[in-house]
Amino acid sequence: MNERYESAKTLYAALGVDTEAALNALAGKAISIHCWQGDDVIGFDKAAESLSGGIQTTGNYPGKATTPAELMADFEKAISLIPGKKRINLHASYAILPAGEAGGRDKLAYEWYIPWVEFAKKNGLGIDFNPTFFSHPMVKDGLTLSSPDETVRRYWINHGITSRRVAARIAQALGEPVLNNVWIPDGYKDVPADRLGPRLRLKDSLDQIFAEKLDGVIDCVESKVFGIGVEAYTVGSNEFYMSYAASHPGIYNLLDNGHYHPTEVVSDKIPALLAFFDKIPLHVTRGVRWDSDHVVRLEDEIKEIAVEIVRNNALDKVLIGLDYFDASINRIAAWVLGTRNMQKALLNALLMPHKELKALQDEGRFTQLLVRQEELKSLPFGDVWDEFCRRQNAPADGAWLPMVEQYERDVLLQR
Ligand code: RNT
Ligand code: ZN
Repeated sequence: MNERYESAKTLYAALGVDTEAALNALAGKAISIHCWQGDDVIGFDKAAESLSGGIQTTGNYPGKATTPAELMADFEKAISLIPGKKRINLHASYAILPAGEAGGRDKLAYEWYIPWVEFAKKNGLGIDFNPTFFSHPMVKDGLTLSSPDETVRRYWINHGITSRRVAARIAQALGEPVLNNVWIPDGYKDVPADRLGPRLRLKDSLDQIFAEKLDGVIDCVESKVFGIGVEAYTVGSNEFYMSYAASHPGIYNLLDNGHYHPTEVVSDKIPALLAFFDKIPLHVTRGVRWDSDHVVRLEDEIKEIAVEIVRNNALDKVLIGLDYFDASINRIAAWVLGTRNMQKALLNALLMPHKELKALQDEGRFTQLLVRQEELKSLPFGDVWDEFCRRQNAPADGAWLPMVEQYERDVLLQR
């Protein structure tokens, strides 16, 4: 028996919080871990030497994965240090082409992703998928699905179409749905002469991409406020995609918390969307001054995002994916820390007496509400977290970093 957990359990029970129910709920919630933290968003389809599309990794910490085998080994190391259910989020650019095959993003083949399906099955992971509309020579003038050049636009429409087909085949192979997320970098550096035209072309491109009915694919679109080099105008803005999703049943609006104006918060957008959508995919990240994609810390906004998911009984509706990439620190530590922090945020939310707090709000007892909310913060949350790790056979805080450092010495620094 773990004494600290038992004591925490009693304290929480006095407030009407069932720690056992919290642990079970957390154990059932999968986090989709982005493969691209492991190699600085480069991928394997050899389409480009460097990352483009207005997103950036900075730093050159040694040991990054440069082959599928390395990325898989690193990912396996990371997930061995993360408790709970996990998925792997793939980008189309992580295709593993059979020798002699030329590839081509406009004609993706399911076969290129079979090694990932096998990897997922071996490790008990679900898979999510993303067409890759960046880091490629067919991105012309920074444009893809909104390009005025019909050859360019057609190329990327075909990428979108074949990505969905790959996602459907993966779903079939795994026997469970695959989230397929469309994010494009399209925009202009300076004040455009036409803001509507690109959006109408994007709308038409999306209609063509989503025309085919496919089982097992959950489609979503991801908006953004600006990217590096496209500061003045983003085609796929919040209003554009929100309207697109709202008017196209079965297409969902993905919220990336690095993609809004600085005082806007995704925690407030979740309950707004829950009034209309039965699914909300997320990209959880940490923007420092811009969409810098720093490793997720256990910050107030991450906690508030988790609170909105939990207290609205939306654990099944909100599909949590991570999206950050730091090349200046150990990449495996980045994966492990960010994922565990997301899980901690969920556990923190699961350990709150939401019914009582809502009642205080409805009764207009705002003094009591404020005090209760603040005092919850000093409860022994960490003891319940430790118990979660113990039950999941994952290392506790303090124990996993030495294992990453060992792996760094044995594997990463030998590359
Ligand atoms: C970019 C978007 C997008 C990418 C990944 C790699 O701003 O957040 O989701 O980060 O697809
Ligand atoms: Zn994102």
